Amino acid sequence: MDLRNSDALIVVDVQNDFLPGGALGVPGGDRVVDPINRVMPLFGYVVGTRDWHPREHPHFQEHGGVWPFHCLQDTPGAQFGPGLNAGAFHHVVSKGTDPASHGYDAFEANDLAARLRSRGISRVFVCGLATDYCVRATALASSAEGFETVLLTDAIAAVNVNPEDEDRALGEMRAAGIAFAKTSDLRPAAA
Ligand code: VGL
Repeated sequence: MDLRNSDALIVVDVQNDFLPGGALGVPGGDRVVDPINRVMPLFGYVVGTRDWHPREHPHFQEHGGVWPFHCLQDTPGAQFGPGLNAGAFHHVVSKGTDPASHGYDAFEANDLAARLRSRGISRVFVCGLATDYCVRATALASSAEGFETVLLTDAIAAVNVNPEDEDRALGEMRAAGIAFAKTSDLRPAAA
C-alpha cells in the first residue's frame, strides 16, 4: 500500500500498564512496539494517545467500573512503553481524564479531528493497544469523522476479557468500512 502525504498515524495507548507486566497488561502487547517504531518515520504526522486517568474515575473497580487501576496520571504505569520512540509523536492526546467518559476513543471531546483536517489529512492509520477497546473505539470514530481509516493488523493486540472479543472487534471495524493492512505492506509516499 502506497502512503500519501495526506496520511496520519495514530499510535494508541502503548503505555507501561498495557504492556506485559503492567496493571492491565495486554498479552503480546510488547510485540506492537517494533513495527510501530518502524512505520512512524513513514508518516508526516504521528499522533500518540495515552490513557490518563484520575484515580477518582468510574472506569475503575474501586468506583463501580470493570477495570483495575491503570494509567493513573503522572505514574510510571502511564508512561509510554520502553523502546517506543515516543519522541516521534507530533501530538499527544490524553484520554479518560474526564470522569464523565471512559476515554476509549481518541477523538472524543478534543480537537483531534479538526487538527487532522487542518493539516489536510484524509486517511488515518491506527495501531497500538488494545484492539478490543481503545483501538476499536478510535478506528470507528476516525471512520465516523469521515477519515478513510486503515487498521495495522500486525501492530495491535487485544485484551480478550472474553476470548471472542478480538474477532468481534475486528468484525465491527471491517463492517464499518475500515481497511486492514500490515506494516510491511506500507511504502513511503512519493516526495
Ligand atoms: C483500554 C481497557 C481499559 C485500552 C483502556 O487502552 O484499550 N483497555 N482501558
